[in-house]
Amino acid sequence: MTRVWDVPVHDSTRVRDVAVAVQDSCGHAGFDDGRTAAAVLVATELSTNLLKHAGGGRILIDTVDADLTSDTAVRKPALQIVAIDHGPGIPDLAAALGDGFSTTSSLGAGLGTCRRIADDFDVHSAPGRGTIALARIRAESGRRRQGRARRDHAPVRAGGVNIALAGPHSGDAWACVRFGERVTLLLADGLGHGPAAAEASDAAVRQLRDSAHLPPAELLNVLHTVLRSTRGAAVAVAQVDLAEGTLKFSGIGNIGARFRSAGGWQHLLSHPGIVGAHRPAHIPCRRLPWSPECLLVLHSDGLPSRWSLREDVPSAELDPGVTAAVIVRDASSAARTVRDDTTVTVLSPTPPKREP
Ligand SMILES: [Mn+2]
Repeated sequence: MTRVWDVPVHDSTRVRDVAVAVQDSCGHAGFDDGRTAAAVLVATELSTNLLKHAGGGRILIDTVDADLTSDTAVRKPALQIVAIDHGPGIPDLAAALGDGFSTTSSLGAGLGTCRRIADDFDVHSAPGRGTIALARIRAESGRRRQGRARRDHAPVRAGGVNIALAGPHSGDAWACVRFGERVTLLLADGLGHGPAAAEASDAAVRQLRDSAHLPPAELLNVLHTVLRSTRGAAVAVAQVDLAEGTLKFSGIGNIGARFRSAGGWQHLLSHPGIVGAHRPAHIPCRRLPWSPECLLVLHSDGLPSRWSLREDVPSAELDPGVTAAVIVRDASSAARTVRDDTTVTVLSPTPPKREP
């Protein structure tokens, strides 16, 4: 079942809590001692940074399933660590990420180390709004994998953050799976929250790996049968067909979906119902052109529906997981009580390779 952690880091005792949560996650994901140590090191650097330079923040820990570099039935989960703060921001990000910077005590120290160790690493920092740093560590290190077979270029990438109302189980679950030219992003929000909700959403995500060849409406039909033994879920499916250059979208229940293209943002509507309980007689499928400037956001109802993504956030270049964290951070307010699990997932074209 989906296990996620959301650790507030406001004093040094919490750095240890973060390390313990990472160790636990690595254990569940089957990481060996070396990869676990790497994940703990990255998490410790990120949480120490929060205390030293941002006046505290929070660390989200999750196991994500969105490796699109090859189409394989084998699940390659990664441990994802996201640090979110509302601090002053890092004035010179390029310098902070460079080697050698970590020997100073300046803002952002330690980020160079994280970038070196993690398989994926990205940062967004805005003066006065804060910093989001994201690291993913895989069970098998990138270097070892590259030695065996050249890493394929994935033309699209997916990322997300999942924040449980009451951990460690989130009632939301998501995954993105590639099958040949089809890349399918699925987000499921199990009815209610807690372990029984997690059971329903996890069943949907597990089925995705066996059914990633199906178009969205057919996949929802299969899920309806699979989820009958659970309490049911709201599920949205977005599928990019790389050969056709299209995006197909179908949803049942309350999952928010927004699509950005050159023409601006548009909402993609889901059909009312609950997958596993009430299946509509006909599941509509929306079809849109998919091009390099597109961005797709799916989110559960823990996120207020009136969120916006600031135009100065470079979402075309950022890791989609960072974009998802920016959306959550900017939609959150101290005045609003969160009543449900909150997941935001982002699907975006991979930008042309930039070598540092
Ligand atoms: Mn929910």
